[in-house]
Amino acid sequence: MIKAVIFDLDGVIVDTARYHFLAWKRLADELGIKFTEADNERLKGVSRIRSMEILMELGGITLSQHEKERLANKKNAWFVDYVERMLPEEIFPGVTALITTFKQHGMRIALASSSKNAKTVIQLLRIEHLFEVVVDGTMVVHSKPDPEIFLLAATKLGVEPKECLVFEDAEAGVEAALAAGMHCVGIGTPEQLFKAMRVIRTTGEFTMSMLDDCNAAIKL
Ligand code: G16
Ligand code: MG
Repeated sequence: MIKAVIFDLDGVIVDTARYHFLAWKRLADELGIKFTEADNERLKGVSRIRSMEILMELGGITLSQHEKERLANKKNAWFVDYVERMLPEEIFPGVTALITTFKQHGMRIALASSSKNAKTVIQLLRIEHLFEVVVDGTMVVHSKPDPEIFLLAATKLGVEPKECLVFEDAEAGVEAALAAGMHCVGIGTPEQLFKAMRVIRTTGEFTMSMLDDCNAAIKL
């Protein structure tokens, strides 16, 4: 029985995934590395430094630890710049209403984002009050696909992993949720997120009848 819902942030609540892509693309262009939206899928949900390493793999380059950190910080400054201009209207349609409905059904609500900027983003969007628990990239050692962030969210909520339903748009995030022993709704395409128990295009499409389906599937 699902008792808690854990939301990823980027690409699930708000389209900051787009800003991450734009900032990485800008860095890739500067470094002369070809970087497409398809390549970007590998960066979704993973930590900043791991994303930098994937970009280096794509470009076939090696860099010192210092240079790697300098460039990752440069990307982050661009990302923060985009994010600071974000408006509350950029929350995906239906997300606030869905969280409110979940709460009316007695669900516990958490946010689990790999981003070290997660708190800034939810403050800017004025949605901090929606989450009972917030865990972010500053609070874990291992980033998704490691289950650490989701397990920490469950512990803080005081629920069992098997009672949690995770909303994720990244392959690494779906894997992390399953590795935590949780159930997962994918936000995106079934081709990419086929490991999730259900895949929908946008978070706002989720309904309480889908929650009933999830509970029925779990019981089987
Ligand atoms: C997010 C993004 C990732 C990003 C990561 C780290 O994770 O999806 O693409 O690399 O945060 O972000 P930052 O550089 O801001 O610390 P999530 O879990 O919110 O999807
Ligand atoms: Mg995401």
